[in-house]
Amino acid sequence: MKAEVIDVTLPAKKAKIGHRHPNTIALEEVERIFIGMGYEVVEGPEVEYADYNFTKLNIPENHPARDEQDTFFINDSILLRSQTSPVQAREMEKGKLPIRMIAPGRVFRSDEVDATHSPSFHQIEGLVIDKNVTFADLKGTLQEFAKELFGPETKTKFRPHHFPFTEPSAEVDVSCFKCGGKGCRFCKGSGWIEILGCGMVHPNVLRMCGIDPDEYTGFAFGVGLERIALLKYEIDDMRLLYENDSRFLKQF
Ligand code: 2NM
Repeated sequence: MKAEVIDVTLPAKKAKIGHRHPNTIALEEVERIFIGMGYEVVEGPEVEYADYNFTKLNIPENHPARDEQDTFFINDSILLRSQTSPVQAREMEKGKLPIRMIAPGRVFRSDEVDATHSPSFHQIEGLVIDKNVTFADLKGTLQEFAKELFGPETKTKFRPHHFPFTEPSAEVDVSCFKCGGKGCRFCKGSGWIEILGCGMVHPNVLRMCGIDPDEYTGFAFGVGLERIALLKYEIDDMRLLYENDSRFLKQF
């Protein structure tokens, strides 16, 4: 009886309370910015038709991205989506215009795991389709996005690039938010950090999704969610985001 006496004056065990994952914090931040600009958040299937993942996005039959080395195929016509643009293709096909949307979600590519790669990661892709949408609208939108995400002093640089689904296309760098562009360890001395890809939606994509490119134009962009989380919270290894060690997670 004596051994079983309970000391009711002892303090209670503290309940451990969970918190948002850094990916979720970054995602909700990006969603907040685009919802503020009038965008809708749309989700779609992670298992897709090759038709939506590739063909309707102007990615030809012989394109290297279609290789089994890069994409997880279920069979000849079904795969794990390698981007979230098939969600945009499905939205365009519905025929309700104009469109202002972002499509966040998990994507899959057959990559080896290292500090900056994972066979499953997350993307946020944006799409705007309306009459008279120009590259100036794209630049202004992404400039505002960069300022909201990395601070009001942030500058952007658009470098010409190639994507099959956009023409013209660009990659976007932001001025380093650590050193303001002078060059530091963080930006590897260049003063710039690459954050996204973008462009004007290719007329072939519009046509294949049932939109008349002579009447409507649009822009699209894609950012990696993990990349944003690693940069914003100064995490140096992507694998930390997937281990779910609470000693790591509770720092954010
Ligand atoms: C990117 C870069 C450039 C993109 C294109 C489309 C669609 F569906 F409209 F064709 N959605 N997203 C796009 C364009 C994605 O990611 C780096």
